[in-house]
This record gives sequence, C-alpha cells and structure tokens, in this order.
Amino acid sequence: MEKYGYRFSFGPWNIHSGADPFGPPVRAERSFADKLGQYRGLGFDAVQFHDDDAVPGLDELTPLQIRRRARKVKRQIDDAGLLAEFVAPRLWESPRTVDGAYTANDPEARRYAIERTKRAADIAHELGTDLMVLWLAREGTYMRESKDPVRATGQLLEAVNTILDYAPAIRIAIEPKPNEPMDLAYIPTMGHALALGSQSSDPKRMGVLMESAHSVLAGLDPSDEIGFAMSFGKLWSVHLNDQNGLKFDQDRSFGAVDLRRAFNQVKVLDENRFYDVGMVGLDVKAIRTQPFERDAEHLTNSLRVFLRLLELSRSLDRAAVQSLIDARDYEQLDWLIISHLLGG
Ligand code: XUL
Ligand code: MN
Repeated sequence: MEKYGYRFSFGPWNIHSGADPFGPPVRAERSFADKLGQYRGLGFDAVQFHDDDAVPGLDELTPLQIRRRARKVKRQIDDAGLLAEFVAPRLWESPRTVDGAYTANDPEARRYAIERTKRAADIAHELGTDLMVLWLAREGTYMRESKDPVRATGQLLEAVNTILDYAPAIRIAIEPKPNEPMDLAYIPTMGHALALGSQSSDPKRMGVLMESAHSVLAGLDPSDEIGFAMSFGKLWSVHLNDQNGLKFDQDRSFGAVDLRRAFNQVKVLDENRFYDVGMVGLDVKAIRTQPFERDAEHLTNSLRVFLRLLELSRSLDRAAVQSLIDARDYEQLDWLIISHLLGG
C-alpha cells in the first residue's frame, strides 16, 4: 500500500467490544497482544496509548514498578515493528476524579491527577515517545456554579506547568472537546488550547491534537481547526473520524458522514506538509452491529478513505481552481470540487 510518507496510528481502545452506555459488550474483548499483532497487517505504524493501556492498574503500583512494566511493553511494540506515538493519562475513570481532575474542588483529587500525569510521563519516556496528549475529559462542569472558571483556568495552567517542569523532554498536545462527559468543558476548541499553551512556562512544548468529531461537536469545521493550529506550527497529532451532527461523540469512520468535509481535512493537512510533523491518528470505533471476526474494518476503511482523498487532493487541477478563485466564480468552483470528488 502506497502511503506517500504518511504514518498512521490508532489506540488499543479503537478495537473494542461494542459496549455503550445502554448495553453490554456485543463482541469478545481482544487482548493487548492480539491487538498489537494486527497493526501492521491493517497498514498502521504506531500505537497511541493511555497510560493504563500500557500499564494496567498503575494506581496500585510504585513508580519503579510502572517503569519496569512499561519497558516490557516497549519490547512488545519493538517486536511488532511499531512505534509509540503518544501517552495520555486516563484521568476520568478513577472514583477520585468524579468532580474533575486538575480542576476538582477537592485538593486531594487534584494531587492525584498531577501524580498520575507524572507517571504517564514516565511511561512515555520508557515507550520512547516525547508526546503526551491531554484530553481534559472532566475539566468542566455539570453545575455551572460549582466551579469558578478563572480559578479553573489557573489550575489547568498550573497542572501543565508542573508536568513541563517534571518532564523536560515532554511535549504536551491538548485534545480539545466541548462536551461529553461534562456538560460544558473548559477547553472546548483549538483556540482555547493554544491560548493556554501560550501562557505556560514553556510555550514551545505546548501544542494540540485536533479530533474531527470534537470540532464538529463545537459547531466548527475540522479543516479550519487544523489550519488554525498549523498556522502556528502547533498541530502535533490528529484524531480523524466523523460525526453526524450535534449528538454524542460517535467516532464514526473517517469520511463516513461527510466526504467533502473529510476531503478538506486531508487537503489542508497535505498542503501544509503534516507528514513532516506528525502521524495520522484515526480515533474511530466499530459500530455495535459488527461481529467479532470483523471488528477492525472501520480502521482499514478510514485509512483507505484518507489515502483516496489524498490522491484526490493531489490530483486537483490547481490552475483551474485558481482561475475560478480569480474570477470569483465560486459556483463553478463548487462544481469543480464536487465533480472531482465524484470521479470527474
Ligand atoms: C474522547 C477521546 C479520547 C482521547 C484519548 O472523546 O477522543 O479517546 O482521544 O484519551
Ligand atoms: Mn480522540
């Protein structure tokens, strides 16, 4: 498969048992080793990790035990011919973080969140990646009056500064999302994430990860969110997927809902040489009807859509596009793009 210099990644959670908030698993859960064995065959190069994807049960282990277990995982991914793209601390499942992690009102919960993030940085170090992703899942409110947004923003800043200081080799990419699980999140868009990074103690090490579904949930166009971050050299990873309107986070296969929107994401990534900067992550989930034996097709479909759209972006008649722009003939430009997407 020609991949045009792009490298692709996904997380172990992207092959899953199909449980949702309303029903139990519908497929057996695969082991980590089983999933790892599938990456190369599916056309992927790297693994995205939550800290506990690499070291399950890390809250019960000492820092030294965590590092040792992470080292074993490093050998597993080496043996599978894979890289680790990033490590993300999973700060949203512990009973300690029901009211938030870095912005919890309980100082003990905030302390736990910082310690857990330090362990995630240790794991990243052992897995050979300098990238940490922060999806700030529970930093926000269900009850507006329960937290103070000025104080919460200060706490988020203090948290990233503490990690930047603790792990001088680590770069942090914030993955914004406007809601779910919270009603209202404190860092809902690229702009918020970049502003926070710019105020940190080391702005050079603060960037972003754009997820298509999250941008759509914020009422924004993913390609503009990509372009905004890329204009500052701050887009360090992506979670491409798709989303049918303003509902729960669907993590549909890339391009499954809106091919033109997917095309514009690929176009802006490629025009700005994203392949020199980061990997193409696909944060997609198989729909619940999918059987166990065919539980990774959403990943291959998404990868194929990316590559097909890449070919379409590169084969676009740029001179014709430019002359239509010069003539301000945008209806014809519309037709040129649509007919190109339809195969000419
Ligand atoms: C949540 C989400 C997460 C992060 C990783 O919506 O996208 O999977 O990408 O923590
Ligand atoms: Mn994601």
